Amino acid sequence: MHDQLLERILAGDRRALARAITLIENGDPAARNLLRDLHPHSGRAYVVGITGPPGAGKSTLVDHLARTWRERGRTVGIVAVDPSSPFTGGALLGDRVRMQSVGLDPGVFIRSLATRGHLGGVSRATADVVKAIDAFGKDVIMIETVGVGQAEVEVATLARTTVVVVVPGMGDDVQAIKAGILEIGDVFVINKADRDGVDRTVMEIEMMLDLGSREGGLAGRDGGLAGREGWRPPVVKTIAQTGEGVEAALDAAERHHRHLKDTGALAAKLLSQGERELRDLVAGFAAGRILARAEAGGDLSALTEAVVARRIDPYSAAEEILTRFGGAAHRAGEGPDPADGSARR
Ligand SMILES: Nc1nc2c(ncn2[C@@H]2O[C@H](COP(=O)(O)OP(=O)(O)OP(=O)(O)O)[C@@H](O)[C@H]2O)c(=O)[nH]1
Ligand SMILES: [Mg+2]
Repeated sequence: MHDQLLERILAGDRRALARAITLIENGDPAARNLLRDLHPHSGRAYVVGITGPPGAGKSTLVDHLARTWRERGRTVGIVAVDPSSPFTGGALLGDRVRMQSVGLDPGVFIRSLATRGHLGGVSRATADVVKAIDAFGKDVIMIETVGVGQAEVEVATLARTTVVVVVPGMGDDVQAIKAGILEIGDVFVINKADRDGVDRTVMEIEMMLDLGSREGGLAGRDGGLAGREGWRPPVVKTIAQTGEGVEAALDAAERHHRHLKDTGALAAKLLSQGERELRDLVAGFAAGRILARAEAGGDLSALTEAVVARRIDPYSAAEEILTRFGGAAHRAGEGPDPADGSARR
């Protein structure tokens, strides 16, 4: 059944792709084999992250960007990550409505992704869904995420270009969020440029970018965020509702992609993103296995009780669990449990 699904996806069957995404979203065990076989067919799409505060106009912008890319002969995938928070409960319906203009185009594949309760969180599910759409053959894949907390940073670890959308009149808010957004934005879009205060906001962002580059704060330092070298993020004004400025925003994103390719930064970025993904997976798997063993033997609950009763501190208890259950020697039938001390000095 999985072979058939794979073949159908690679042959461009949209229903097969939708089915695969549902498997991924549900954390279905069948998804992992499918992803293994999709992997060699992926890695070709231009993945663009679109992030920003709730209601900034991200979906409206994405709709226009998609249309513009279509006019230029590119096929498009859109993943709208719904953080499933009570504050954005209407996001899913809203996205559908606002992306109507490209919704019927077979050259555009749109999927809203509910991530509530997904193992490994937003980034894991999103990464896998993007991979499926990539293998399916879309030229450009946009990931829309609401920039709250970690989500905005996580999207930058998946995207080649990260577009940060802000709106005029955020004032002190811009200051407050600058630490997060300045480092990840490759292109800044000031949307709702029909509103008052747009030039002031442009100026504020430009000033922060100046400051950031002087402090060396824009040099890629976090895994997956490398590749800023020599790139000054452009600040573009748009009115997503009318489409004004959207072409300029698209051109800015493509210029960034060109820059990454020309300087060799793309290869470095993909490597550091790949390493981060691998590290996250290993950390997740390792923790899962160690904890499962600790739980099965009752050690986890015993140590938890000891921590709560103040007989041991949590750091030492964690070390204890790692010592008892983290070693290779603990694998079935491979000698004594190092925790009994016999294998150690
Ligand atoms: N005045 C004005 N309104 C806009 C503009 N772009 C979008 N809007 C409106 O802003 C509202 C929010 O737009 P969305 O595209 O849903 O914003 P979003 O960032 O995707 O929202 P969430 O996904 O819920 O975070 C809608 O009512 C849009 O019509 C613009 O350029 N100017
Ligand atoms: Mg939206």
